[in-house]
Amino acid sequence: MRFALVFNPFKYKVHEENLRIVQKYFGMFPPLSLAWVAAIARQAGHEVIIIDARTLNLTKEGVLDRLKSFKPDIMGFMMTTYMFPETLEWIRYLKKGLDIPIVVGGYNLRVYPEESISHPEIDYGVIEQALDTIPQLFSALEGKGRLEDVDGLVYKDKGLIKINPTKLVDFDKYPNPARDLLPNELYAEFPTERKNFTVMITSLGCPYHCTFCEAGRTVYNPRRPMTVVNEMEECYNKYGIREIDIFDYDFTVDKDRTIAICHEIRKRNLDILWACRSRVDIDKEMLKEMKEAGCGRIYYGIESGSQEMLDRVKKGIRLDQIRETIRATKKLGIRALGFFLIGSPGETKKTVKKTVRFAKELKLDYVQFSKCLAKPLTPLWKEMVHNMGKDYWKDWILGKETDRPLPRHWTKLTNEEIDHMARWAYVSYHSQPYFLLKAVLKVRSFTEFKRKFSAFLDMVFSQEDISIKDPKFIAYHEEAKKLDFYIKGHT
Ligand code: B12
Repeated sequence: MRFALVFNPFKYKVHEENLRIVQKYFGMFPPLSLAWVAAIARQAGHEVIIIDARTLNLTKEGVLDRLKSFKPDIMGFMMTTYMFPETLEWIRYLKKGLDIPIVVGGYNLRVYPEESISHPEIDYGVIEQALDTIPQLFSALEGKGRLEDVDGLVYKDKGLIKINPTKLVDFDKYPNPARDLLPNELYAEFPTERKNFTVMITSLGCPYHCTFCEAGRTVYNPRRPMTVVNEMEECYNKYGIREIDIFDYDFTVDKDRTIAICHEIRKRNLDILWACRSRVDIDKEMLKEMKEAGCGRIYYGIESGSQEMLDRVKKGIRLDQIRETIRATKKLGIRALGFFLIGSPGETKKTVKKTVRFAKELKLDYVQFSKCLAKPLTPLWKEMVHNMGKDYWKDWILGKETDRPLPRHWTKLTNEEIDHMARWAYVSYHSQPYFLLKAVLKVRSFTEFKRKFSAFLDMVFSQEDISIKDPKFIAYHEEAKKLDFYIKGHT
């Protein structure tokens, strides 16, 4: 089969957790899920392309032209709940131009498999992982099997939607993501220090159960240390990658695995700067090992400066632990970033101020203040469904709902106040003389200075007080000139 995977661009949403300016400067990331799917399909003997229309800034027409020259038998798209409508719009357009089957996958399929493929343009959905499902589906489409025997498939049969049971897969058995199909030199994120840059996932799931997070209590499924470092080495040798952001929900969950990865990176002498996400109840010995293996940044889930708020979202950490870990991280020379939540259960203006004061006290290198959102499958979502008397996200997938701010029954703060406080938190944090001075002193290049300074100005002057739609929204292209070369001169 000839399989074309398309990553479509997406707009800013009023209901999303980040402010518009944060989303704008977030970065340009490889469509990793599609790269996994591509590698799986290729391993089963199929020919695959990925068109990263978002990063290459391609129009629907431009993508259709590329697809026509590849002549695919089937097309695939990754679907998140939040960006579902515009992915569907792209599917509609491209299906009209090519008239071939469409298969979708991604997190949203786990939540709303039936609703996702209820749209007439979509033929098949992969509910969980593609590892077994895609090879089995393609065999069935080639007449070598039956759709009802394909694990974890959602499909249509004589007007009825049918769902086949899923099986747990071993993440270690995956081939490495097909980064050879991606424009690796174009990716970057806000704090990037080296090029080429990529993201990695070394484990699935998270054993903790914070009430605001979609990953809570999902099966922890790690890749073995050797597999992880083999992928890193491939990135280094094949794609010239020198910086990696590990996007695992919690990279440091398993101390032995983390330390084994660090030892292996050092053994192979891989000069890679890497970042990861972690809880603050991290082992200090392990921190040292991480630093020695090239860890340059750790993104900690701190959430709040109020112990009561931390307890209410079942975070299971203490303020003194946070202080101690941030101190230890900075002492080792690792940059520390804090993720904070604004508008979580019981939040008041007073607790937001406490959180911002706490963030300042920690002297973090980066901060992210997100608005607490009722994400599908979370306890907060269950509360929202109960209070609204309907499931907003289900209706959103069915095309019956609009992009609008969602109620937060768990706090007395209004949505307007939460927007306002989130913006204030950014401006207040980044206006500290200490922070400004440090930011200027630590800047390594003019590009980095420009990126950080314009993000600051945008947050002060362009970020609206109350989130509004932005039809002209485009994410920041730091490498605009290179991009131009890529589109015109690269095949
Ligand atoms: C890397 C990443 C990104 C990257 C790249 C996008 C991507 N997914 O490749 C960037 C930064 C661009 C990104 C953007 C966004 N992301 Co994101 N992202 C991730 C992350 C951290 C890792 C993805 C990954 O590689 N996982 C490992 C692989 C093995 O698992 P997988 O992704 O589920 O893919 C498997 C199956 O789902 C399936 N599959 C997936 N896609 C497809 C497509 C086809 C055709 C088929 C057949 C199968 C298939 O097969 C894959 C292999 O088995 C996940 C969290 C996570 N840990 O998974 C969030 C996650 C997918 N993202 C999420 C969100 C919310 C977003 C954004 C909306 C954030 C924002 N506001 O901008 C955007 C939307 C992007 C879009 N177009 O819709 C949510 C989705 C939640 C939901 N309810 O839908 C997740 C689950 C994080 C979370 N818990 O909140 N993301």
